[in-house]
Amino acid sequence: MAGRRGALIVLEGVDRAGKSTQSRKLVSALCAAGHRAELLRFPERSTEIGKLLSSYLEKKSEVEDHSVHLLFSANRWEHVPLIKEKLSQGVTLVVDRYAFSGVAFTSAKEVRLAEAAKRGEFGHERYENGSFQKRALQSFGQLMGDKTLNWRVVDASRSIEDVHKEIHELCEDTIQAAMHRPLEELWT
Ligand code: NYM
Ligand code: MG
Repeated sequence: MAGRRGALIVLEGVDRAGKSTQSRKLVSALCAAGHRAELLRFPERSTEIGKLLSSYLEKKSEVEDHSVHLLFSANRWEHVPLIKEKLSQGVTLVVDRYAFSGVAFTSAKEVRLAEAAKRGEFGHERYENGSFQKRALQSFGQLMGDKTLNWRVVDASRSIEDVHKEIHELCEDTIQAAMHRPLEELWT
């Protein structure tokens, strides 16, 4: 159908919330339901900028805080032409983190609290500790105040299947609604 475009679906949240698992399951379910859907993730570690970010996150290199923020941003911008092309072709994109992680994780750095309680289950990358994640979560809460974006909060503490079912239903509605909104609105 002429003018039909894909939806841009972004999964955001703290580390270990299950975003990658849910993103993959969502793409499979949308494709099985007859949609054209593809997966993207940020940081996308395969590009030159992505490799710098991956090395930074793995604590193999040091990058000044403002600079690394801009590298995360550049890593998204280098994919914007592809994102626009896919959406305009009618492909729905499921994105595992986008600019909201950029804001939440950078601002969590800027208001560092004294306490650094560590949780065993976190990984070994930079930012992967309880107090940092708590600050990132607070920032996500503030970002959701932007009502021009269609935020939906999903309780990720339930089973993978229950969470998946809810996300899939929400996305079917979003894909329908996206067809009536011009693409240009997304980057203005
Ligand atoms: N992250 C991610 C940022 O600090 N800024 C950003 O702009 C983005 C997109 O990188 N701890 C952080 C959040 C995560 C880490 O981990 C990426 P993963 O497992 O690749 O999503
Ligand atoms: Mg991670």
